[in-house]
Amino acid sequence: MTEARHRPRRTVGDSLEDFERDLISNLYYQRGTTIESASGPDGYHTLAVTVRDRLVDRYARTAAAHYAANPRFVYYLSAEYLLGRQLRQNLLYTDTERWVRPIAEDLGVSLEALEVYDVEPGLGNGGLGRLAACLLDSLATLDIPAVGYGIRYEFGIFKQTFRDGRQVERPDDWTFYGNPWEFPAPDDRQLVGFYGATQPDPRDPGGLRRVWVPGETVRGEPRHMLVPGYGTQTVNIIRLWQARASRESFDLARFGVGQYVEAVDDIVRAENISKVLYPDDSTEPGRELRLKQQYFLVACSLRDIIRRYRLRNSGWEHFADKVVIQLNDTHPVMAVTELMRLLVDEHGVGWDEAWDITRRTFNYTCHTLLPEALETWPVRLLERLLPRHMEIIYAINHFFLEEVRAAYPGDTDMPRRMSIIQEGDERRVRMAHLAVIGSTAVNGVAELQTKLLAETTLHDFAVLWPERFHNVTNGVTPRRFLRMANPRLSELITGALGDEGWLTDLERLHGLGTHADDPDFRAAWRAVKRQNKGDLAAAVERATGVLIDPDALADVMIKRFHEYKRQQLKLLHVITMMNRIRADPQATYVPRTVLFGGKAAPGYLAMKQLIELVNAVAGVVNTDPVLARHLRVVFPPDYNVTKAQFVIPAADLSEQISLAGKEASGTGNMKLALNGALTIGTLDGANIEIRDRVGADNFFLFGMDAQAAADLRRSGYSPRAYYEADFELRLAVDTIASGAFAKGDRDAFAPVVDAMLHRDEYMALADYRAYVDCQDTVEQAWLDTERWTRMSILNTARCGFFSSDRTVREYCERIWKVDPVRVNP
Ligand code: H53
Repeated sequence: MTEARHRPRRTVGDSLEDFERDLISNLYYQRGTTIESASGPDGYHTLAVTVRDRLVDRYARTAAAHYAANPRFVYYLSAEYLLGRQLRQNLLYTDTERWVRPIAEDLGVSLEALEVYDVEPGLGNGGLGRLAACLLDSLATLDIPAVGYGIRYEFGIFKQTFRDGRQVERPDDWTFYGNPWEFPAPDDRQLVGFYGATQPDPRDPGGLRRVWVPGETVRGEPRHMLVPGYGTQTVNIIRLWQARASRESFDLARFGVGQYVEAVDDIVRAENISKVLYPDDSTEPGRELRLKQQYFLVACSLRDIIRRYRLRNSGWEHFADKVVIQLNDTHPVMAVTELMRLLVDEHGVGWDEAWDITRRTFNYTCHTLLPEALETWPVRLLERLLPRHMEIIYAINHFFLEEVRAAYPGDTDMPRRMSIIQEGDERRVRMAHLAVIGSTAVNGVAELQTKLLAETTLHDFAVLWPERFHNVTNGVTPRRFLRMANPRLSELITGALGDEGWLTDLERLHGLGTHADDPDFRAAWRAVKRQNKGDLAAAVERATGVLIDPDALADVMIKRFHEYKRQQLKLLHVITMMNRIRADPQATYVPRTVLFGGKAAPGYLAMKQLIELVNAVAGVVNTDPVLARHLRVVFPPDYNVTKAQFVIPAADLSEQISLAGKEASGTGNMKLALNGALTIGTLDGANIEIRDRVGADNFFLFGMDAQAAADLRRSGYSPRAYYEADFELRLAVDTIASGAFAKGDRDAFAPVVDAMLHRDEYMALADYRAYVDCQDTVEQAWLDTERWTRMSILNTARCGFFSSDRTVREYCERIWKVDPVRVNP
């Protein structure tokens, strides 16, 4: 493998001169242009491949080390990844930024100018996709042999624009200028079947082994992107599958009779599978194409995993020792049935042995508490699309229910509740049940969610198999969300701690604790935040035209729009601040900028209307001279990873105000606290663990806990009663109803008002008073600048736990049982 003659004649050099020479040569030979005539995209692409080449060398050594060690591999299966921009990250991870700056300066271009061409691959919706990217970063950083598998959606998450304040979605054609970070691997393509029928297998008459004859086949072609570790030689990969029509798809007969468009029908249909990401966060109505995407991902990835296993191993008895597969939510859970099918039908492994291998191979992470987010698929759809898989599900269910009946003799309700099949008018397959039954370990993503999962959604399973249930609290990568997003604060931290060791050992931030008592350090801390806010103000002005005061309290709510996250509660607070200022314009107020960021699913009409209302409120506030003196509301469109990296370092206050018991974990809460924002939040998801660590004094807690919320719902919740009883709340709701944000049109936002007063599914009105009062406490704390700074420093100092390195270590020790493999320089 590593013999010299197998290496390229010229390996990349390790000096500024080498880098510069490679840059010019890449521009010349790869882009076919010269310095004199290069365009912006030429410059970006050339820089990208020059940086990328530094990683290729490490990747080759990683692959060789993995081949030699034949280790146990982690395979992460996820329908979503939000990797963020690649250029800065790879400059940091190859330590080449120090060369690029002077070279670029020499050539009269700036890194910032080239970076506009660095399009982030938006292959996910929100937290789940970004978590997957953070975990891959930490896996590589910890030298764990791992591959991430996903879909190379041709169109990622839509671009959000506003027209008259309304969300308008535009396609995200992210590869329009090409993607310099990926490598095609056409030789590793796989064939995937759909539809068709099953037959008995003559090799196993009357047995469980059968033959599936698909009615349609599609090719999956992989491309991979490099996933470097920080401060190590390891470079792992993420492999993304793209659907291509199989060779026979072109209908020559139709073409011959002039039906040119119809002749490519099958090609279009096949390639549609990876065409677009479903833009829904956590809830999605079952659609055939989505199920096809899921199976496509699973079928390609499992064959690739088996191919990789066979490079160094034979037979099946070691498969589950060498392969551990993590299922990210229910989206890839069909992998359980697919592995059974491959083993039993295609490789002739007996059912019991195959089941043992399968169950030892898989683990499942559940990221939700919302019952509607646990996918179920109609049996009739599965029977048609994946007939063999439906048979296998029935067989798995049959053996499982025998176990349940043996454990609970005489109990007829238990098998019904635990069955993979949900009975009813339309019988459905419960993917979460299949996942738990087919896995060794099941984990939640924060302590409260794991506890509630075991008490509610997956209660029966937690009773039957308590040993399967684990908690692994989420984390975030400090490289992207502190070092790259916030270079000023990183420098201050490194100066205070003496070195950069905290970047891979985040608990070392504890060392900042003592500095919180040093007035000079506090002043320096404030100066960093102030500069970051200055940068944000400039970016916001460019994006929205609204001027914001960098000295005002920066109050941010950045996340997908969802009723349970309660942007409506934040808006009621904004309107309350408005009403107070109007009632007493002469009083003094704490100047505040409220920044919203986030997309609503295109079909989620209630949330699209709320977005429109946020923009309408912003329009009124920002143009009213009295209000605008104290308050600004801004909503830069198209919140994504790149924008998160801008906003997070500038935030003073982090809004984490979901109804307790609904947000599984949250990860934005961690990123903000790590950057010194103080949290105003409920006892939900990871907020609880953040508060435990930073200390109750350094966290603004309000509202019902999960128990109180459940009790209130059970006792019959009436939002109207809260409205009647609270003058300020009534005024806020009435202000919306009056048409004040719609030029007097009382109907414009009537549905929002109606939802608040008559449904209020997530009980925002019940928490309103506690929230508004808590915001008053926030302002008191803000007025004491030294105290606020101290709290801010302590938040950063005590958030080391929330590194995704810690998360991955826990997965490795408790769930994956994998060891690192070091790669030599
Ligand atoms: O996953 C995040 C959590 C967050 C949760 C989110 C999530 C999705 O983004 C999509 C589907 C889903 O079931 C859950 O809402 O609370 O932090 C990562 O675990």
